[in-house]
Formats: sequence, structure tokens, C-alpha cells
Amino acid sequence: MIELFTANTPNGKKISIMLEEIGYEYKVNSIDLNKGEQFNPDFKKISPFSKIPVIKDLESNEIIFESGAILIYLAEKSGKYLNSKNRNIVTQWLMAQMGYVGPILGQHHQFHHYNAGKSKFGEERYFRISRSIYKDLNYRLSNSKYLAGNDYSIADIATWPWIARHDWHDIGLKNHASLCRWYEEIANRSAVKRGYDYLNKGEKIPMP
Ligand SMILES: N[C@@H](CCC(=O)N[C@@H](CS)C(=O)NCC(=O)O)C(=O)O
Repeated sequence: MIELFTANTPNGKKISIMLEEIGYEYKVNSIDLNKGEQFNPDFKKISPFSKIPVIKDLESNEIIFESGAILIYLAEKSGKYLNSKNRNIVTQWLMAQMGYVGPILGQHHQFHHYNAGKSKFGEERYFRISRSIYKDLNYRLSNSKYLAGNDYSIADIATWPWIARHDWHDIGLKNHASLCRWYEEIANRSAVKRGYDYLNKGEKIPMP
């Protein structure tokens, strides 16, 4: 059994999707970011930067923070979505998501979606880089079924929830045919649907 400390965000959904994909039992401990619950001293003990997601493996008592580290932990524990043959390519695409795709799209959400009009420089900068991320992902997926090759992996599980905010991005997922093909295929996986709606509120995946 895994305890998942999370919130309804792309980084949080990576882990509920992974837990559904590997069929592990998990209980959700919701952290209300709007109320600042991430800053509670008890949460900070398990999350040094006060961020979700975090997991506690109730079998081993191990606590893991950082979504990329959690995905690697769960992939190694379950033997799924990462293996010795694809490890190098999967970790490259996973780290590219962690260090580039997520942080840039996150800034695009801040400047374009939540705070439009507050900073022309910020809006333009993150819009431009986000467009180029769509273009580069589209190019990769025009040559490769999944991000790390022929097999669905934790690199896809990390990246997909960010593209699931495509309606906030205003970049046009439909105009990126290969990215759109990959997005729709993953959206149709039943584990992804369950992980996306991990609160069981009937939350539907935004389709292009
Ligand atoms: N690199 C971290 C980023 C985690 C992160 O930024 N989490 C956000 C929600 S998506 C958060 O907890 N924000 C709360 C805050 O910044 O106060 C990861 O991938 O786990």
C-alpha cells in the first residue's frame, strides 16, 4: 500500500496515473495548496521544499519526494515502464520533462493563464518557449511511437499530464499531429482515465 500526498495538478497526476498503471493500492492524502497546507511543519518533514507529490511506501516505510524520483522508484519496484534496455533513453526524456518541459509550461500557466496582462516580457517569453516545446515534442513523436521509443514508459507518464493542460496553453494541440496522436492514445488508456480522476469526481480528460 502506498500513501500518496498530492494535489490536483500535473505533477500530482503523474503519480496517481503511475499507481493506476501498475495496479498498486494507494490511499490519497490531499494537500490543499490554496490553504498553504504544503507549509505545515509535518508535511515539510517529508517534503523539504514543501511541494507535492510525495509518497510513503507503507510496506517499506520509505518516503520519496520529487515526482521523477517517485516514478523511478515505482517503476523499479513494479518492474514496469522502465527496464535495463531502455533505461538511458527513458531517463533522458524523463529528466527533460522534469528540468524543462514541466517548469516552462508551469511558467506559461502563471503568466498566460493565471496572470495575463501582468508582465508582457514573462508572457511572451514563456509562450514562445512553450510553443517550441510543442514543436520539439511533435517532431520527436513523428519519429517515435512514445517519447523513449516503442514502449510506453515513465517518460510518457511524466509528460502527458502537462500536455493535458493544452486548453490553457493556446498553442493548438490539433496542429501538432504527432503530439496529438500520442496524447489521444494515452488519454484512452483506462489507467490514465482513473489516475486523472483520482478524486473520483468524474473529472474528464480534456480532448483536443
Ligand atoms: N520538481 C517537483 C515540483 C513539484 C511542484 O512544483 N509541486 C507544486 C504543485 S504542481 C507544489 O507543490 N506547489 C506548492 C507551492 O509551490 O507552494 C516535482 O516534480 O515533484
